[in-house]
Formats: sequence, C-alpha cells, structure tokens
Amino acid sequence: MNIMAKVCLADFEEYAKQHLAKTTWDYYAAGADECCTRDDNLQAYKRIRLRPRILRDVSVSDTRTTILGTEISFPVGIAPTAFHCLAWPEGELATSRATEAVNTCYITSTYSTCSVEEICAAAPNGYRWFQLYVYRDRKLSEQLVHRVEALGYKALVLTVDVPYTGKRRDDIRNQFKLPPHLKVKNFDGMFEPECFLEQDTAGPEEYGVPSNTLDPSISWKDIHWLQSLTRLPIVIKGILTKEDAELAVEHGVQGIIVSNHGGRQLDGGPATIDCLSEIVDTVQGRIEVYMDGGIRTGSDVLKALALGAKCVFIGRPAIWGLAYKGEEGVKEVLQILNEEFRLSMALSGCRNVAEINRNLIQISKL
Ligand code: FMN
Repeated sequence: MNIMAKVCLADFEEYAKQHLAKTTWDYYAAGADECCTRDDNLQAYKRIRLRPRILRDVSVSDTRTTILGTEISFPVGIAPTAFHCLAWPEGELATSRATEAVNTCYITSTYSTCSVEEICAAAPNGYRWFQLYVYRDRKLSEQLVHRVEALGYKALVLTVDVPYTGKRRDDIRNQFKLPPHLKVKNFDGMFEPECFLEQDTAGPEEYGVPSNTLDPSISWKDIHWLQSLTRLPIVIKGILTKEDAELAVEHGVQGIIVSNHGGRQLDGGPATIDCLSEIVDTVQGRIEVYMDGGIRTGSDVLKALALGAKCVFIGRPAIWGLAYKGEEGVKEVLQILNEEFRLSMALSGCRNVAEINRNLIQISKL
C-alpha cells in the first residue's frame, strides 16, 4: 500500500486515515454536529455539470493566474489549517517549502505549531498570507499583525466565522488537545501561564491558547480598526451571503473567501460552491472572490472558477499530503490537482484561466 503511487487526492486521504492517530484523524476530519455541511461541500460539486467546448486547439495550456496582483502557478492555494506538526514532525515548515516550490499561496494559520518566523525562514521566497482572528485582548491581534507585516506576509486573512468554536462531536468524545510536546508557537510568551487552563468545552482550534480568547463581539467596525493597524490588503474569510459580500466591499477590503470553515462551524449552512454565484454577481469584480471547501479534483477547481472564483484553497487535502510524506506529500497533492485541472481545462476547451467562464456550467442542473 505504502509504495503504491498516489493517483488522486482520495488516495492521500486513505493513507492519512490509516496512518494518523485516531484522535488526530478525527480532529482533521471533523465537521460540526451532524456534518451535513461538511459533506455537502463535496456533494455539491457532483451536482454541477460542465458544458465542454470542442475543436479549440488545446495543444498548449496555461494554468497561471494572479491573486492580489501576484502570479501563482495555478489557481489553488493552501487554506489556513491548525497544527500541522500533528500530521508530520516538521509541520508548517514542510507546508511552507512545498508551496514555495510549487509557487502558490500558503495562508498560514494563527494556530500553527511552528512560529511565523520559522515558517518564513524555511521558505524565504514563498508567497504567504496570514490568517488572523480578533482576540478579546486586541493587543494580541495587533502584535501578530505587526510581526507578519515585518516578515513579508502579503495579506491578512481575517476569519469571521468563529465567534465561538463549532461543536465537533468526536473532539469532545476524544477530549482532543495538543500533546505536550507541541504548542501554538506564535503565542510563545504572549499569555500569562495561569491562562493555560483546561477548557471545559471542546474547542480544538482554541487548544494551546487560553479558552475564551476569541472575541464574539467582533463586528464590521473591527474591519476599520484592522485597517488602521496595517497597510496590508485584508481578505475576509467566512462569507456566505450576498448581503455580507456587499458589506465587505463597502468596508473597503480587498478580497473575500467564500467559506464555511470546511463545515466545522455552523452545521446546516450551505455548501460553499452553492453560494459562489450570488456573491460573485453582487461583487461584480470590485474585489477578488476566492472560495474553499470540498475541493478534491481538478474539475472541482474548474467549476469554482467557472462560477467566478479567482482562486480556490484546499484545507484537509494538504494535511493528508503532509501525513503521507511531509513537503513531498504536499507538493504531490498540489501537482496532482494542477495536472487534473489542466486536463479538465483542455477537455472543456479552455487554453488558459481567462477562457473559463459561466458558459461552462450547465445551468439547468444547478
Ligand atoms: N480556518 C481558519 O481560518 N483558521 C484555522 O486555524 C483553521 N484550522 C482548521 C483546521 C482543520 C483541521 C481544518 C479541517 C480546517 C481548518 N480551518 C481553519 C478551515 C480551513 O481554512 C478551510 O476553510 C477548510 O478546511 C476548507 O475545506 P476543505 O478542508 O474541505 O478543503
């Protein structure tokens, strides 16, 4: 099994499931409550059909695109996910090197198990954005913003769908927490030791930092506060409606990631691919719209781009790649997705990403 070549992302998933500790696998796989939204993120792509065009000379194809003005090799980046050292000893350092090698964007999670300084040193030329939460103690967010700006991160991704952590049943059953040899390195020395108390409810993405640190009172006015702290572009992650997309534009941010946190927050919310059109139609090109959730094949990427996403991001598949073979594994995941995307593009008559548009989608099936 180990020596068999990996052909598709599902092969990496299978490997990770077999080789990771059960509590770790459960943490990565978790969705909220009954996991309806997590599962629908994937199913929704299968309901969408493509309208391929033929005889269009696809002998040369180009998958490159730009996000916030920077060129990447294909329109797939790495979504922010916590605790990469649970999957592979070098954790985020491996992820950082892989994304640099493939030339795509790595959104580093605040809750990384290597510090942002270490992550940048591991891949000095990598293109990175930093994912941020707003803390009750605003100084924590402020310090992180100044650190990552000084390190050369190119955008801040503000995650807005976690006023509280979703209820992930397996994590509660497993009493999941970071093992003692790992910690959220970005917070080293930033909290008083007495804050490191056990949580009474499972909030895995809060493990390693004191509970109740995220501020549930976060609101649109905090966007202005964030803008006052930084010159970096701001991307809001976790928008699912046209109303909030319009507010994001009005508040002067540079991008939106349509996301439901991989189905780990509100269960019963829509699949992200099903929200994309209304948001793209509302935004009308004023800012860039990206999406994540359930991307597992190159044709998923093609469908998301056809429905108006400028770029998509993968969460769990990158972790499966890490679990398989660290840096090499993440690279393989990205390369397989790139090859599949290139093939889907060609088979539907597209030579480059500019030729991908909504005519590719069979609307009657939506
Ligand atoms: N999103 C964040 O904004 N910050 C995080 O720290 C974070 N940690 C995550 C940890 C795990 C294990 C997973 C699966 C997701 C996490 N997310 C986090 C959400 C991802 O950024 C992304 O929205 C989601 O994984 C995309 O769905 P996919 O896993 O189906 O690709």
